[in-house]
Amino acid sequence: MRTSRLRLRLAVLAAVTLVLPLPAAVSQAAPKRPAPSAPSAAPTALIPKPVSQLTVKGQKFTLTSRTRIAVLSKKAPAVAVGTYLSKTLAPATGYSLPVVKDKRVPKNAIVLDPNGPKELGAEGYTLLSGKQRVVVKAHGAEGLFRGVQTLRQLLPAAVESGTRQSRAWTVPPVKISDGPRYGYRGVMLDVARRFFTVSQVKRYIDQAAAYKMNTLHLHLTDDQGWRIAIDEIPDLTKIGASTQSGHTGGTDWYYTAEDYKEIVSYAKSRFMTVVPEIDGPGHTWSALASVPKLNCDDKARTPYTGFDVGVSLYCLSDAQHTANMTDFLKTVIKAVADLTPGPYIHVGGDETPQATPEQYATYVKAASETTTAQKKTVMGWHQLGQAELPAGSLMQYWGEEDDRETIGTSKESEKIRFARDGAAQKAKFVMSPSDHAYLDMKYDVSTPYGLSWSGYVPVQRSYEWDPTTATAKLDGTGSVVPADQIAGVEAALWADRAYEGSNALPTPATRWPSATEYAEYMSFPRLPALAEVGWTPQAGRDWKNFRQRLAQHGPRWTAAGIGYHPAPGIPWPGTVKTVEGAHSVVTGGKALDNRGSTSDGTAMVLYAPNRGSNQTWTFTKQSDGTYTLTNKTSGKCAQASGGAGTAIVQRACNSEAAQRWKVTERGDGDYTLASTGGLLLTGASATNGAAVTVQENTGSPLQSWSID
Ligand code: TNX
Repeated sequence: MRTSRLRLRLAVLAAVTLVLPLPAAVSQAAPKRPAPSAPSAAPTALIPKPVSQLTVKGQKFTLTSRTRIAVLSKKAPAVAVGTYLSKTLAPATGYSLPVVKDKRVPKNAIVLDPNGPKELGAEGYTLLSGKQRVVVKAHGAEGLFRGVQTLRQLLPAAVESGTRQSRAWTVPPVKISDGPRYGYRGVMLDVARRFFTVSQVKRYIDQAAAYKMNTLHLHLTDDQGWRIAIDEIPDLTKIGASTQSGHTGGTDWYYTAEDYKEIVSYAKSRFMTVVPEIDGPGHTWSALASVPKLNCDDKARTPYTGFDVGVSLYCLSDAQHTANMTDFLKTVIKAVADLTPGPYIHVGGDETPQATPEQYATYVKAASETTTAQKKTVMGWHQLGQAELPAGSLMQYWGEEDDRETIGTSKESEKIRFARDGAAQKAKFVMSPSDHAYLDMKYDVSTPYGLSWSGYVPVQRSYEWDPTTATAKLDGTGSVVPADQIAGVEAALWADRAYEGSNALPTPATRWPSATEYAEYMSFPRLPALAEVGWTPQAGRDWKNFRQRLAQHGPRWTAAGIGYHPAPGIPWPGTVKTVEGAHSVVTGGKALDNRGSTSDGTAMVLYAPNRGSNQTWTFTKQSDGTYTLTNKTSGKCAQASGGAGTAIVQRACNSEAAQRWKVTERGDGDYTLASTGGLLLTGASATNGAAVTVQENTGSPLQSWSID
């Protein structure tokens, strides 16, 4: 329903603003080196990419000390967006940018008009810029706020600076009409494993809102900590909040009701809804440490600071303790619901290995009845699907590609079965596939923090997926969750391993970055990738185009002081690329891999990128301008074993013709690698284990390689 209504809305929106479909070259960001035939590069690099963007004739708009922000409404929420914009632009520009509400719009103005047609929907907007003004039009304040984020990105990167920069502040002439693919676009912070202070949470809210995310999911409770004060049960914070993963002795590692309200209202000012999560029946050690009667022996547990999951469970094995748990949930959920204006309470439900199906169902019944009694909608991890759910519940799916492989086989995975059960109950779904949307997964083998149980998640992987096939077979058919039951997307920043050297357990010498440092390193640049997955129509998304735009955001983050990870594979401005040296070589999102073999004659394959030594190739320039490629694991060279169609093998390096590769830039950031006779290095398919051969130039995307 949601999707079709949206589509209709966007169709109407396009008609209303008379925006024509764009030739690709116009809508795309500036290529690093424009192809000779391309028109002058469009100067924008918007993320998420708008539904429609035209470069229009006319002159650029210049923001000056005389610019006014004209809000065409006296309504407080719209005026607040004007004030927000003024405050956001003030530090870098040094201009006061007064907000005016008169009907007469001053000469040089940013006009915020919330009286746009209803067809724009709550979040849609149009933006038109020219010499005299920039006009953002929406149907209400929320759409204005989304449009204002676009406007920020149309200004130079230095506008994100916290200190005054002296330079010209211009907006190119553009015409944009835009609206989201999905209504739910979330980020999750695991404040239980690693506590984020109120100001750290606010900083993350601003960062997510800049990419049009509209939901903040706070994972408030887990084994390692309870982070929300509940008046009736002070021990939950006195005892339950004294720990984090790897830490003890906290006295203020929780949010008071006032703190939580402050977060909620700050999020609201950025048009983000807070979803509080009270996890259960597993992930409850901090509650079991604080409330004795939740344990079968009525004895409180010692608080937990470890790194495991699946270690705890409410006592659900007799009527008395089940009643204790139900009372506990009633108190907690009522308190949290009272502080939460948003529609959802997330009741967890993940990883409860010791619970019998009956015990699990008992928990879900208690949690959902309590939530419903507070007039809130139940949200939970996809495991909830196995139990009976109230109508309209929202499941959060976190399965991965391995699960998709099992669909329709006799060994269908539990995740798929639970998703199927939830879908059959007409639940809606938020997609957080762990191998794309889990921000705690390492980018590659060199990432200092996080985990890799769902594989490495390089930026390309966080970008290249489609929510409508997250529960489909690998060929994209047979989706377990129908498209019209998909509410959106969420990026989840777990924090079990928010320390350096996370491949091992921490020692007293381990460095623990601040929660902000961890969050920014893991979220940037992947959060913007996931924001675009949730916002931009699938047909408008393309990795090569995205990575060019993404690169232009590096300077914005630098100006804003965001400690991002300058991930390989993105043409960050100012980084001079040399082919000479060690690289990974990637096509179709898979890397050239020697299978970790040291033997002569092993055939190369494609595999998920990890930047390990098996995927590291040293390019050495030869006197004729070609390169040899030496594998770091084997010290052997990549060699074409024969003519067209033959495999690439590794052999002791000898610099002979079959080991020489001519490396040519394609103009889109990628390269071709040609062997003797011009045969091109070619992947057989973008799947793990696919063969790599030399072939005639067919124009196949699997002959286009990034050298990162
Ligand atoms: C699984 S997936 C969890 C979390 C961990 C995370 C670490 C899910 C709902 N639960 O408890 O923090 O993996 O990656």
